[in-house]
Amino acid sequence: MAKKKSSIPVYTVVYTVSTLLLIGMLLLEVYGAVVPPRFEGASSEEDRGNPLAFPAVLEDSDPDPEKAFFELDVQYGEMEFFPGVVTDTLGYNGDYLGPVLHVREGQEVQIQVNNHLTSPTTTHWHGLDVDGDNDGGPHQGIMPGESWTANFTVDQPAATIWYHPHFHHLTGDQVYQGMAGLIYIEDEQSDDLNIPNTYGENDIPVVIQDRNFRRDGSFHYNLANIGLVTGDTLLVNGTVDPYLEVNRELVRLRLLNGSNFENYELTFSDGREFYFIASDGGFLEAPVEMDSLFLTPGERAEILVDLSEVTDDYLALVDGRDVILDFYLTGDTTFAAEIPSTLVTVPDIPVGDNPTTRTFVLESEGLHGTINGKEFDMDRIDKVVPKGETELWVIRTAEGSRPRPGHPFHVHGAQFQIVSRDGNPPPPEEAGFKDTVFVANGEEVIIKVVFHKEGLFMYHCHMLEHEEHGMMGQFRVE
Ligand SMILES: [Cu+2]
Repeated sequence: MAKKKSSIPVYTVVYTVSTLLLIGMLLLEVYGAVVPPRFEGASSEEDRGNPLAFPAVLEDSDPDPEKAFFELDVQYGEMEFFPGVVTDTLGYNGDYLGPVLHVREGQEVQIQVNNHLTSPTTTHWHGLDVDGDNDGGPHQGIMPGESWTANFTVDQPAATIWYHPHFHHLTGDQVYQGMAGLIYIEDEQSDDLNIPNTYGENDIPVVIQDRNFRRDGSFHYNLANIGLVTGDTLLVNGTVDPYLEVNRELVRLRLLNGSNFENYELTFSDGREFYFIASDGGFLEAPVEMDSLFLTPGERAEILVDLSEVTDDYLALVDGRDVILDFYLTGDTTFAAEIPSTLVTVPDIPVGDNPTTRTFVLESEGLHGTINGKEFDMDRIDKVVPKGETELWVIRTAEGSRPRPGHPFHVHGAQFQIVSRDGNPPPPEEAGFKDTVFVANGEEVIIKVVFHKEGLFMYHCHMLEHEEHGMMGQFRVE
């Protein structure tokens, strides 16, 4: 029987199709890399997306101005991130995230946390300079149905700090479901600054988080061998596809990278410059002009952006090709806003003649990691640190830490200062007080740190899934 000559062998078809696919993918890759993204506003108001949500401001229920009392209820919630689809969430005093707490330097503060969940939690005050018992770390568990009250006197300058759970093995999941909130510390210096401070109008909290959702609307907290899978949806303050109407004026953004595992490289869609005014622990001495800002999990940055002379109606805060937040501008174009030339005085942490130097080597293999070759053990104290003595901490990321570009190193119990990055002085935006520092693979960062409060504290990678899979240690200040 004669073979049908015209038939194309299967392998030829497969080969041709896969070659074409490969060429297509390559073209897409090259095109994507060469052609810069274009960002355009919606043509009609209905197509703008969702108005940006603002966390409520929690009332201080202590009438004494020298004192403050707050109550946080940890509770289950429900959100409609997407119309008609309900997502089960966790929040403080609400369905998702938590309220903003305002405190002042010198104030005696009490925060009572009531756990209404069926699982334990803790509430850690990230960036707050408090003693170990009030830090809200893994050792201050709040069991279901129980309450815990943190007592502290605010002993640090104005800053934007935040709170989130820290119960070991539940941290990443509870944060992912919505547990995080902001604390604004003010002081006399911040009172005197001529910068925008009208909440929700020209002083805007921007809590950035990535999330994955399942088809039924539930969060997909997807742990893989390589780590937490990057979310395909970006939320700002819990809003999907958010937009904000702003006046053409000087606007202050208080940015928090509230993602568990992702870094951001923030720019404006028109490449405009902005002014970095405050890092984790408070204001810099002077604004730093920049056009791109790297933010690692846990880090905060306050920036000023001058919209007074923008003639376009639209602007976006973006991360590469992804839009973080759309801005629609209203009002008249006015004269250029004034950027203060100086902000505050930042005291330099003094270092003695022979400071104790400690080395921390961060190493990860996908989801798992170690610090100095050890996985976290709740029963092991890794370091004992004398109170009131400045130390140099040398933080290195092992070359083998793949596939992520590096790790955010976070220290509880104090705000530190960066001495050097690979032997060079830190860039100006990193010259202030910090509690979280990004250490790139193969890099060496030296910080100087002094602890004024006693107790048991943590240091860890702030990629929460690394923290929960080994990359944490604990130290006692005494
Ligand atoms: Cu890490």
